Amino acid sequence: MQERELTEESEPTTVVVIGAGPAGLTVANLLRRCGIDCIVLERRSREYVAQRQRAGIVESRAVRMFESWGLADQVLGGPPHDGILEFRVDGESHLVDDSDGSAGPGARLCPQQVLVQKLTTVHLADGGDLRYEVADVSLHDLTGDRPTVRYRSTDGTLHAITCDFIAGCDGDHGVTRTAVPDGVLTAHALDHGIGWLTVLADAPPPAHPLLAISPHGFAAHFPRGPHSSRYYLQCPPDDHPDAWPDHRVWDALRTRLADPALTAGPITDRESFRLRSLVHDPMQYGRLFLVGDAAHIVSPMGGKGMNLALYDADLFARAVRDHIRDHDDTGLRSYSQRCLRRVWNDQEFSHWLTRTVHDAGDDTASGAFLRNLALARLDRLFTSPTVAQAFAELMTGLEPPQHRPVPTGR
Ligand code: RFL
Repeated sequence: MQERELTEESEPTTVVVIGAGPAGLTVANLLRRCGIDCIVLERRSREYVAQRQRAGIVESRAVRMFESWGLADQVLGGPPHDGILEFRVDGESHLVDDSDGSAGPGARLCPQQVLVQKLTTVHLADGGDLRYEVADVSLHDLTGDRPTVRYRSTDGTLHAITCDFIAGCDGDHGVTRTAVPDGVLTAHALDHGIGWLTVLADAPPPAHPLLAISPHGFAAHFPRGPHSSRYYLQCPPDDHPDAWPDHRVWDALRTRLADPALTAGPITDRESFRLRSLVHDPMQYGRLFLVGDAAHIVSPMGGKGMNLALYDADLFARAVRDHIRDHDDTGLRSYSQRCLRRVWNDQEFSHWLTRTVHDAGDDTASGAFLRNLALARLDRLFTSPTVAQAFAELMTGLEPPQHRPVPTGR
């Protein structure tokens, strides 16, 4: 396609949001609620973004966040999560209550693509400006008063937008983080040395989200709709999905879930990946704020990745609102620090659960000592109400009640 030069003046707006995944669309919807202008730039088509299937549960904290913005009924689909999680250890079932008993709505079984579709519909109905299939996005003057974002539209025209802030919501492989000069951000990364095969199938969902631990390797079965399921199977870190034809997937699931009668169904998606965790610190550079996967990746155990993206989006939108409405920059200044506190809390939870469910089944890779430690942790979870309450608190994502001051002893 022939390149067309930029001829017009730069277009002004308040916030440019780069990426129309859960983070970007949430930022855009919340800003819109405050009457703040924004333009969303997405490199893929609307259809592509709307079909991308990943997360399945919107945690209680995020449900209440959408409710506080008056958006919960419009953007959340799917039934409420009944608060029960099943651990199946060597075929023996243990039900754990992962709701914390607090008043207010709990988690929702809302697949990521449903949330994205609804956020898109609501934003467009609100008059939002969403631009798909943009190319060559580049960021300029991030530390000046009015940064600029340039991009090319599908007809080859170059565009420039000047703004007050940029929300980098373009995931782990986006461009916004790469616009930050070398040496500003520190990347803290962990490769867990574990591979997972994940498949989506048109097969009945489990009664409760299910984590299965056995010497055959970890497996999980999660609901993704009334007639569909996501399954996970631990595998060697570099296994290719082609090594897992349908019959091998179903055989392994039946063995590891200790359910010989597990109903199979057509597999609609199959991918393998290494479990990894990553945090970029700080999550801000000048007027660029990183939101969601652009700033951090959490291993899927514990279901925190998308929920953290929603947390960041909420803090960022509130910070911009306070800046514009009240000339209060506290939220902008503390954005990175407040996000990172929750990020590390969720990383720790996810790491704890990842290690526990893998080590507990395996005495070859991790050794019998670590296996027994992991089984002891599970035993404590199944028998101690205090430990179960702490687990529920981490699953819901809700802030714990304020601690009473510790007596000084004087
Ligand atoms: P996304 O969803 O990656 O969206 C980023 C968007 O930015 C666009 N983009 C660009 N746009 C313009 N210009 C560019 N140069 C661009 N580069 C990229 C992309 O096209 C895309 O539309 O990031 P976001 O919004 O931060 O959302 C994060 C979540 O998607 C992610 O954390 C979760 O999917 C992680 N995750 C899970 N999270 C949970 O909370 N619970 C789960 O059960 C759960 N399961 C999962 C998961 C991730 C998985 N993958 C990716 C391994 C299961 C899987 C299999």
